[in-house]
Amino acid sequence: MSRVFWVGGNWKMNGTTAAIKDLVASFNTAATAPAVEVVVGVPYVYIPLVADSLRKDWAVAGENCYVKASGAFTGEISPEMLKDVGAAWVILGHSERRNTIGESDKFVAEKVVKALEAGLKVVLCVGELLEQREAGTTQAVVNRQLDAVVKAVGVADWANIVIAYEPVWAIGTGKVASPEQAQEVHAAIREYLKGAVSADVAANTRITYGGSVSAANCQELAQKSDVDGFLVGGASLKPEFITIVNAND
Ligand code: G2H
Repeated sequence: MSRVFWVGGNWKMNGTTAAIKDLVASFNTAATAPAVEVVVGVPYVYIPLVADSLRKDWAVAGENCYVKASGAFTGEISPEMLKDVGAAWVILGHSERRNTIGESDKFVAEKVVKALEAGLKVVLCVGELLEQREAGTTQAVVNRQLDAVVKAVGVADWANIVIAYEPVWAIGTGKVASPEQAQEVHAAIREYLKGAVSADVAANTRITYGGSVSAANCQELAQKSDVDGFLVGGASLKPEFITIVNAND
């Protein structure tokens, strides 16, 4: 088993052409660890700019997509379009889409299938709300979110999926999960994959952590055996992102 450390940025709905050009220029000259896969999640409209200018050892992700290749779906973007403008990945099931936009487990799962069929790799986000953690249902919630995807995707194609465990109470709040809290859920997700998909998929799937990851907390989190990387929001818009990329070095 060898899981390559994976670090994703998620810029969310942030950036301007000028700010993104500066950020990309700072990333392009930064020294990074050899054994890390880096993906940057970019708002749709800036994907061509970033795909053209970003260092070639990093990849670009869309932050969402729709479930059709084309057609009368005003305002939507297809996985095929993301690929066409230079994205290799797409982030799906982020809690801001599940909870703010109202995407269901089933819809997220359908998106995962369509994105994979279009040849994109998928960052699949799962995670519980604060009240669900307090009610002791964290694992039930995460398993339910995963169940929908397993049912839709089946046992194939997991090599093209990275899971991001993002407890909603830790997102953008500065309240990072402790390394022990993250490890506990990541180990349970691996155990879930073993039963629901296969031992191979469980051993090989990268399970990353997201939620207020910063230069200050990334190294401790990275030391946990089932933490295979990070999905980073706020800190991915700053030069500090490089410290997180190198957290496992
Ligand atoms: C969680 C994370 C990135 P932040 O949403 O997906 O954002 O690091 O700002 O908490």
